[in-house]
Amino acid sequence: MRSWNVPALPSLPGSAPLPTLHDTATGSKHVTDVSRGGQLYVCGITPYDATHLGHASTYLAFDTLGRIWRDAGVEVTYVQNTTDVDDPLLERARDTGVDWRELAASQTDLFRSDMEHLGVIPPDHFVAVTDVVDDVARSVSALLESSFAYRVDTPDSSAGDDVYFDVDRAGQETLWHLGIESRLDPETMMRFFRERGGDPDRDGKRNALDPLLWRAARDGEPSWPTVLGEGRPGWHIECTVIALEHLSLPLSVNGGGSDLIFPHHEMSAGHGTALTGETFSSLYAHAGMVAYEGEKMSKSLGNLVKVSELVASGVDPRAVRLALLQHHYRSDWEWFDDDVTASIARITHWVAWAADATPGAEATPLVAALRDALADDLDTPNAVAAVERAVVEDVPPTSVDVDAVHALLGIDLRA
Ligand code: 5CA
Ligand code: ZN
Repeated sequence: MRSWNVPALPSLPGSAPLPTLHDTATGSKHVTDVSRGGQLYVCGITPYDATHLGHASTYLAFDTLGRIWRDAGVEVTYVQNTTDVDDPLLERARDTGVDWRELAASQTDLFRSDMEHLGVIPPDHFVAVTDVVDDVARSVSALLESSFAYRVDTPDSSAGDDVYFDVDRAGQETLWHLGIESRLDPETMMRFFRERGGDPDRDGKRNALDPLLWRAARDGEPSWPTVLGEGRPGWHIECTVIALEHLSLPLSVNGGGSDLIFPHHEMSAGHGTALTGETFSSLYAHAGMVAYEGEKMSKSLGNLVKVSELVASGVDPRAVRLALLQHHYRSDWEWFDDDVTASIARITHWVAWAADATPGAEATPLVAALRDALADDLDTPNAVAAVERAVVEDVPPTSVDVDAVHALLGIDLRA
């Protein structure tokens, strides 16, 4: 599906280091594996409400990764999904009397315009789940044939049975096992599985943690005719199938917010390995959760600060971007309404500083400082501090400094 417009991206002189990133699966920092280019899959939105600052913050983290990879000469292939058919979206559509397709389309549009306002480099492949239902069904059939999936009696569907992934069998017969990515203990896995869309109490499952791969059609729910009969995809398999379609394994980075560590990324990885025999991703990166009014900002709680509303109220989107970049992507943090006021003032100072730039052709100490900070696990607070120091100390900028703030932090001080 259509993504959004590519922002201007100046190229910088000199050489940039390859970034290291914290890997959830090992708990330590590694240099990202870009031997086959930057193969980046980041989980996209479930489009039933506008982009809030939590989503924006997560996408800015991976946008930063894409920017420093490109600066280091890496060819990047970036893939992102939208979960445009799923229970919470269908519920919201029902509750508000809006057709689910219209709800998804309108919120995806708003997401595109939010990302464009924030200067986020779009994915090369932006894929709606409703466009890959057949591919998912074929992959689930393959998992049934290889006995990594099984059917569970589904009396409330006249279209066949639901299909589940057999975590124990995959754990015994493939390179994947439960815990390989999340490193969680069984109790925590169970708690997250229940809280995050799993159904541990479903009768007929082999392991309570087996996730749904395919949901047979129910009355009043959207469904598609496929090799498995009428139905729709389970959640984790959508990301596996979309990643396999456009990227080569192992991915360089599989990313998203930390609420996706378990079960989502663990199970997506399991499905991928069961389908291909290969390791799914060489690194799993997760952004911290943004809170507002004391709780995780979430569509289900409704405590949202929306990018679109800030922009509509006249806030410079560069100030929103800067306010988000001031937090380290891995930390959990809380948004306060004042944050953006401070960033607006900061952008004004930075713009005035940049206006005096003299032509330059060489990488400067500031460019080196930005590259070093960002290559060290995307340390955007340190990078922002380096620019702030140059502005406060009135270090005369060159055009390369201004380009570097644009290319690496995504903030165009000439606009
Ligand atoms: N469609 C699925 C992924 S396949 C999904 O999680 N959608 S979402 O709309 O709920 O979230 C989109 C992205 O934003 C995910 O990477 C999620 O981890 C991240 N996210 C959600 N809430 C927050 C938050 N409060 N702070 C930071 N990131 C968040
Ligand atoms: Zn996903």
